[in-house]
Formats: sequence, structure tokens, C-alpha cells
Amino acid sequence: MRKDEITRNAYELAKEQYSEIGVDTDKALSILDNIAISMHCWQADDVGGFEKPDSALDGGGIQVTGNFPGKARNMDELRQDIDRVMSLLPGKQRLNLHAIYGDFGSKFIDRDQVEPKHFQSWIDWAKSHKTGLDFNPTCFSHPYADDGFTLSSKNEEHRKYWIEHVKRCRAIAAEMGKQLGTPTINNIWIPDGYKDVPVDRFTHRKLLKDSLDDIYSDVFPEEYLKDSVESKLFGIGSEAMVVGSHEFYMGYAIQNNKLLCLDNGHFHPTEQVGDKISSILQYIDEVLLHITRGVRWDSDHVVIFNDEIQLIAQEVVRCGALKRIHVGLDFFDATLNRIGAYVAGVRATQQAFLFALLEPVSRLKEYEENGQFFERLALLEILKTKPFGSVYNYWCLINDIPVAEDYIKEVQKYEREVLAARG
Ligand code: RNT
Ligand code: ZN
Repeated sequence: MRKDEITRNAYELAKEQYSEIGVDTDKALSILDNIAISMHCWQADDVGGFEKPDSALDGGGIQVTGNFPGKARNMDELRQDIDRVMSLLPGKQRLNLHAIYGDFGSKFIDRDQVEPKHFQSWIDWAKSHKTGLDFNPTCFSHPYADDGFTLSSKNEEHRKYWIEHVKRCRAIAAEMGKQLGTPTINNIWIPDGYKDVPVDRFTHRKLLKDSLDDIYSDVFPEEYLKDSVESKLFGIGSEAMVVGSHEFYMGYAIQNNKLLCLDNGHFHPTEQVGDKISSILQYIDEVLLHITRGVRWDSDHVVIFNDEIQLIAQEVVRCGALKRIHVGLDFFDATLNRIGAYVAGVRATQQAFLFALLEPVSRLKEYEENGQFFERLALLEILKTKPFGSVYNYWCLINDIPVAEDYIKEVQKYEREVLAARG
């Protein structure tokens, strides 16, 4: 039997098995078609960016480890990589850029000088790819962030500099959204915090609040720009206190009608971001997810199909909140083929959503409401043994995308033909 035929037959069998428990696989796939995954650009070059010829991640409490050959060294290589990644993915993707990835030419453009024109070639790129862009100010890897503080700095010159940067980023993001006809999310994450136990937490948090108020006093149409804020528990070098904590930003987002960004690497390891979604949705209209995998800490490993990601996707689907959730990825591992890392991470995320979409939610709720907890447990366990992989494979096939292990060969080929030449 030809491979395609096996994939189709397996799908037909899977479809029957799911329909026995009241689940429509075709419907699940048509919903999956519309879940856009915002792919972060920074896995391609280890969060380096294009400010200087050899820019590298520096500071900010986040770390890239590894030196697998083939990282993108410039904008052309990064675009080439992203194209290759997208060619190996079914479904919709957006691209999430950081401010340091502008098209700066050979001139050094400081962060308080960035303008929409530096991102016009990205906007054109997105147009030609019929996709949207998301955006992030870059408040790290800069001398003015070396002391660990940016928007909450007690140094007024530094603070004003970062406020100017973020204001410019919002203008850039709004321009992207305007030209692309789909709102750009501008997500603020700052590293600010102390390595050791501080005495004055209050002033830093007050300064951050005032900086945000100043930043958001510039008004842009909602169809162009959405604003989100991302909290964190701790970072390398900010172990004792992070200014932009969960309480801080949740309060800010509720009070100021902003999106809240939940990065699942940014909480105590036993906390579940999946559990937070139904609470936050009571108060906040829209949520941005930064899907990642922390291993013992916020290590930003490549996303895999694990319990944590499954619960996040299940909660979004069970809450009926797909329209209120924006799915972004945030990982950077330099110990393996970076193109493969992207494809594996996006596929794992899509699989988590597919797995959630293949749940007979109303039957499960019925068991729960009847107090039939054994039945709820049993059905949830049985769902883990259902052939959802056959449904995912079929989705790849009908989208003309390499099915299952076939994509490994494609990544290997790219490594041989393109990445190897980068030295
Ligand atoms: C850092 C945050 C943030 C960054 C990116 C590069 O802990 O998760 O989202 O990873 O902005
Ligand atoms: Zn993040």
C-alpha cells in the first residue's frame, strides 16, 4: 500500500472510532485550520537579532545554551529558515518579531530610534506570505539594561530611554497591523528585578506602573494594535524579586483593559497555566500564550506534547475561548537543529489543540455533573489511547505537508544543503 493510502485509511478508521464517542474529526480539523500559531523569530538565531553583525543575547535573565552549527547570521538566512519551517507545517502561522530584528542596513540604530521603516521589509514579507506579524520591544541585551532595570529603573535617563523604545515599538506594531489587516500584538516583557532580597519593592513597581501609563497614553486603533503584558516569577540574576510579577500585570491588565500574556515557564514549577485560564477569562477579554517548556526552571526547551501543554489547550477549548486566546511560542534551544526545533514545537502545539478538540466535552461534563467521577476518569484515560495521531497525519497529508517522520528527512536535507554551508 502506498504511504498516502495508509494515512487515508488510518484516518477513516480513526474517524469512525471518534464518531462512536460522539466526536466529529472533520469538524475538529476545520477548527484547527483556524488556530494561528505565532512563531517566534528568535529560535532561528539564539535571540541575537540584527543590530550589529555579531549581535548576541546578553543579559535579561534569559539564556541560550548550545552551539549547534547553522544558526541564521543575517536577515536573509533567517527568512530562508522561517520559509523552510513554514513549508513543513500544516495550518496557519504568524511571525512574532523582536525589535532587534529590524532591517537596519549597515547603520547602527539604537532602540530609541527604531521606526516603522525599519520593519517595512518584514511587513512586505508578511504580505507576500499572506500572514500577520506580532511584535516585542527588546528591553535586554543593551548597556542600559546592564544593571538589571529598564522600565522600572530608578535611573531616570535609563527609564525614559526604555519608555521611548516601547512607545516606538507600539507605533511600529500598529503600522504592521494597519498594513496587514490583522492586529499586531505588542507584548511587553522586561527583565527588571533583583538577584538578592531587596528592601524597596514598592518604588520599582510604582515606577513600572507609571511607565506603562505613559506608554499607553498613546492611542492606536484596536484593529491595528493589541497590547499585552508578560509576567515572570524569576530569572537568572533576578532570583529574589521580579518587578513585573503575575499579580502586578494581572492587576494592570484588568484595570487598563490590556491582554495578559501567560508564559508557562514563568510560574512556580507545580503551578499549571492551564488552571489559570478559566480564572483570567472572567476578568480579561483576551490572553496571549507563550507556550514553552521549562525543565526544572524557565529553560525554554522546545515544546513537546506533554501534560502541561495538553491542559492549556484543553482549558482553552473547554472554556470555548479559542477566539479570545492568541497562541504564541517562546523557546530557544541551540543544542539541536533549529529548523527541526521549530517544526517539532509547532507540531506539538497543534497536536495539543487537536487532542483537546477531539474530546467529547459534553459527555465528560455530564459525567462530572452527575457525580460519575469514575466514568470521567475512565473516559479521559481512554482518550489518551485514541488514534489522534492518524487525524493529525491526515491533516498534514491534505495540506500537502510531509507526514510524521517524513519531515525528519526534510530537516536533515536542509541541514546538509543549507545549514552546513554556514560554517
Ligand atoms: C523571557 C520572556 C520573553 C522572552 C522573549 C525573547 O523570560 O519569556 O517572552 O523569552 O521576549
Ligand atoms: Zn515569554
